[in-house]
Amino acid sequence: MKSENFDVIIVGAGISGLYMLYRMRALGLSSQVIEAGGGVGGTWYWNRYPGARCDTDTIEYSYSFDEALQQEWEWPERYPTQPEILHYLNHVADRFDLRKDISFNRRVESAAFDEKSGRWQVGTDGGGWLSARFLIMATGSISAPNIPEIDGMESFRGAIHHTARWPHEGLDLIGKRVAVIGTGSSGVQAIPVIAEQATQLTVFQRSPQWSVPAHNRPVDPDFVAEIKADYAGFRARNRLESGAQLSHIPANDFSAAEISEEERQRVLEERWQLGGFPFFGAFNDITVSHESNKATADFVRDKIHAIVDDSLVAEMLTPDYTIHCKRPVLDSGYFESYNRPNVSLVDLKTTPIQAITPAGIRTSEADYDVDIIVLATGFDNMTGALLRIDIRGRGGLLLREKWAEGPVNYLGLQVSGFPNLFTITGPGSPSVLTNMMVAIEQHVEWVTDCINFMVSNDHAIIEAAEDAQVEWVAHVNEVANATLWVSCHNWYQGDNIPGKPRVFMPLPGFPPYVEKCEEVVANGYEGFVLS
Ligand code: NA7
Repeated sequence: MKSENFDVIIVGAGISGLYMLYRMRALGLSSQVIEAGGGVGGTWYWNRYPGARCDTDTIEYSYSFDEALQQEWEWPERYPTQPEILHYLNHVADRFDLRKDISFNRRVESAAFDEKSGRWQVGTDGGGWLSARFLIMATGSISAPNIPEIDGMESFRGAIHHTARWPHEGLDLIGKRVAVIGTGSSGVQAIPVIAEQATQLTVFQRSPQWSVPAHNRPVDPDFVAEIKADYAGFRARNRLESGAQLSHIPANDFSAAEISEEERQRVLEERWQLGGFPFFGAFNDITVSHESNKATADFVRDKIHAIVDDSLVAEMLTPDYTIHCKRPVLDSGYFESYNRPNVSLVDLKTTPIQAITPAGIRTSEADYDVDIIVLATGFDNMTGALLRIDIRGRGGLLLREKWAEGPVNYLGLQVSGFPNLFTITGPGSPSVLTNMMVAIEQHVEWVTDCINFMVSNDHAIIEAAEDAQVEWVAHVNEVANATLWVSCHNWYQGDNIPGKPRVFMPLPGFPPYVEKCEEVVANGYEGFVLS
């Protein structure tokens, strides 16, 4: 069988894979990206459901590594739509001539470290082997779709589509009876758009959402000009001063405990009008203080009840858990959708789904006949994309076995026993708690420096030391346990996937993490074994 040998193999041509390739090429290393999809874009290639949009401002959700690129690119709206981001990423691929080193429609199925040669052997669905010294998993944190196992699914006469596997040619929903299962970001974005097209939309909700209005709008040219006059400064401030949060507008510098009830309402209303992630920065301690959290949650509860006409439906739509504990959701007319006569809500906590029938969905209480079922059921986040590949390190050890009790690694970058393998925004790094663009650039640049160091110093192998890894995992748990993120069921802890070990996966706190990464390098790659 044909074998292809490279210095570096990168798995995935999303935002991380593209930038990683650009950087590896600049080092003069032979590199190959293997991508399962038919084009670049990763998340933005696959998630084509109606209403799909990023929830971070465009001015921040873009690469910062090339000044001409960031100066020239124009975004029309505050939040970019999926087609716009895909267009941008295609532009990046063309601009830097990246496609010639990307192999599309090819899925990596296995990767094994050969201890004799010190190289990774990578197997793909098309057959044949690739080999490389360095293997970089740019497989995404939120990329392995969660397709729930529901009895009778195969018997359904209509069509079932997961939001992250939406037909590329689109889907005609006009005149259709549609069911949406799931009310995370994808469901909440899709529901208002589907509601306008479908004859009848029935939403099957397992957990209600503390959703806040996105307040999307055309970008203000004066604001953009001001940012572009010092884009580097803007990026630097976002990266460290505001902690790579999902908005450049910093949180207020006070807690709810420090101000009167009247002042709290004023501040919350002001932030509600700003829309988007800045809302969650009304107080500086929403993720650690029960008081600030409750004040914020009570405010949103009142808003939901003010928006939704039917008080029983409003009650069903109101969460009973800490706000910002599940990954925050932004919407454009989500709660308003339930005032439409063609939209109804089914609460799965009280009436769970029992089966999918040929005609639709059966709950413990009723049968709902539909033409299309939309699974907005999310992803096996953070570990799913990695563990779906048969990855074997030293001694044939399977990553799946190593992580049987939850992901263990060092800095979210390397796993002991898996030499020369790097994970971009892996569990144990800030990743999904930050603006992903910022987290990705920081990881790609760290890995680039590391590989450059190895090549320049004739080191063959870099591998996380077991004791550094144990300490790191304990550190991530300690930081997470001090927050309210562990106070509800959320996918940060794998709660959405039956049987997944309950471990908090991302690391809160971007600036201290970056400091730690820099310190590790300054101390000669402390915590790694080089040989
Ligand atoms: P999410 O945020 O994981 O949302 C998935 C939704 O689907 C959520 O409401 C889940 O309820 C629900 N779900 C999952 N499995 C089931 C089953 N078996 N039955 C019923 N309902 C289910 O994924 P999204 O795609 O919306 O968003 C992904 C990311 O995109 C998001 O975090 C942002 O970063 C952008 P649950 O809350 O688990 O009870």
